[in-house]
Order: sequence, then structure tokens, then C-alpha cells
Amino acid sequence: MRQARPAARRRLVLGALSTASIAALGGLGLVPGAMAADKKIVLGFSQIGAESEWRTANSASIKSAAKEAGIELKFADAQQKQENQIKALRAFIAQKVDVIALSPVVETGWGTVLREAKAAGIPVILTDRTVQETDQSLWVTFMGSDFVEEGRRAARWLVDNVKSRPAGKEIRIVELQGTVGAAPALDRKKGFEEGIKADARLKIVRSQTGDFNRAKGKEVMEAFLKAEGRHIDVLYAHNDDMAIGAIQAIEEAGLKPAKDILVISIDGVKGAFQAMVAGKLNVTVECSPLLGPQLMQTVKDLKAGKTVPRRIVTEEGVFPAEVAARELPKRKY
Ligand code: GYE
Repeated sequence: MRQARPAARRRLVLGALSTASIAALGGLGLVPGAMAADKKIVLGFSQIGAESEWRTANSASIKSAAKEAGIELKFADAQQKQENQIKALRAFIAQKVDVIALSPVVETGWGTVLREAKAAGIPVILTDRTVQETDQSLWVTFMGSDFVEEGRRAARWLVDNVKSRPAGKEIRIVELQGTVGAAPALDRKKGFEEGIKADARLKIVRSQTGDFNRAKGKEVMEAFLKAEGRHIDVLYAHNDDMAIGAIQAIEEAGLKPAKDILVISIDGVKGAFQAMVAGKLNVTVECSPLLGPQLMQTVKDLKAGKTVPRRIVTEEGVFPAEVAARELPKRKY
């Protein structure tokens, strides 16, 4: 057998040495640029869209937390369409990302694509909203708010604040629902309906979707006002943006929001605090969009092989108009 010539052998040894030393330097964190970047955790995140102040703050929180954590973020905006989210998930699987995070626009229809992620060995984190699937092994954790509880909190405020109204006289509520089939729309409706049972005078007389955005909130409120005339006592909106749109409709109809019609909403974005300071909104139930840091920590824990809790619930409060001026400067979204 022919032996490798000395020069060639030397090249091989040098090659091996340099690879080893680069690995050692990398371990010490001393290799800058491309080599170190190869080791970055890659997170594919499928976001719903940009329908509300909440969503804008949520996207910003996730982007800045990824940067801070040194995680490479592939961010896909689905513009409110489930089909776009499914496409994004398939692209993440093809790119072999380390972890997938999904904020599902609606609850149903995720089984097939989640099974594809599982088959590829990519863990999925549900963030903000959950899915309805019997096979719970399709995701590792769900982090976000308790939307049913938010609905109950909204109802509790109402029950407490109509106590002095005449007995036996119906209190007529109109409801602006979130996106049809979305977890926060279904759950906020459920929790609110459960809560208002405490007072037999409270009746939901109209309920329709405003798709979690201002323009639709205004449009649907105009239709409610047209149909009901002055016989609306309360507006319950599943988010602040729809409430803010509806407030405009109420004013244009010559009525005073927060006085002629009590206005209750959910999220606690700055726009809601400003509306409360202006005396146009009665209360907002907090739902925090600042999920970024928690998401990045969970991604890191998963990559480190740690077990993460199945459910991570966001902690939040209720802010009535009386505290709005004091709280507004402290609001982070
Ligand atoms: O309340 C609403 C947004 O899923 C909790 O989506 C989120 C909701 C939020 O559009 O403003």
C-alpha cells in the first residue's frame, strides 16, 4: 500500500489540530461571527397578525426578548389566516428549527400539522392562545392568560356596579366578541355569561363579532345602536380596540360612553387607560401581551433538556377608571 507523502500527512495533522483548537476556543466562547452563530437556538414563531394594540405589543415583546436571549427568531405574520399559519409551520419543519412557537388564530384544525412537527421531533410551544385537540402530546406547554377568568372578572365588575339600579328593571347588554372560533373569544364569552348569572336583571340582548379590531368594533356598535336605539345599558367588548371603536360610534350617536352606556373591555392597553382618563371607558380587565421573556426562557429550558410545566398562566389584574390616571404612566404596553 502506498503511504501518504509527508507533506500530505502534515496537512492532515494540521487540519485536525486546527479543528480541535477551534472547537476549544468555541467552548470558551472565543469564536466570533459565523462559527458561534451556528450554535444559536433557532425558534420559529407563527404570529396571528397585527389586529390590535395587544398584538403589536406581543410581537415587540417576543422580538426584543429573542434578541436579548441570543435566540435566532424566524417570525412569520399570518395576517389573521389559519392557512398562512399552517404554511409557516411547515416551512419551520422543513428548515429544521429547534423549537416552534404558535399563537393559533382559532382553536380547531391543528391536528395534522402538529403531528408533522411531532414526527420531525420539533417541540411546539403554544403561546397566548390554545388549541382544541384531544392528543395533548402535540405541544409541550401552553403559556398565556386564563380567558374564562377574564370574562368572569368583567362580569364581577358589572354586578358590583349596578347594585344601586332599580330592582326588577332589565339591564341590557350588547357584546362585541373577538375573532370567531378564537380561544379568547369563546372563553371571555363563557366566563362573562357565567358571571352575570349572579344578577337576574343582566341580559345580553345582542352579541356579534368585531374581530378584535377598532374598525369592526365601531361598525358593529353602529348596527347595535341602530337596532336598539337608546335601549342599551352596557357594552361588553372582548378587547380594548373594539371598545375604543365602539366608543366613537356611541359618541356619534349623541350618547355619552361610560355614562349613558357603561363600557367594559379587556387587555389593559395604553389606549384603554387614556379612554378611562378621558371618562369614556369604565373598566379594563388586564391581559398581558408581554410573553417574550417567558417564551425565551422556556425555549432555553427545552433545549437544555429540562421539563417545563404543561401550563404557564399569566398573572393580571382589573383596572377601573378611578385608578387610570395613577396607573397610566406605569403601563408598559
Ligand atoms: O385580547 C386581543 C388580541 O389573544 C389575548 O388577541 C389575545 C387577544 C387580545 O387581538 O386584543
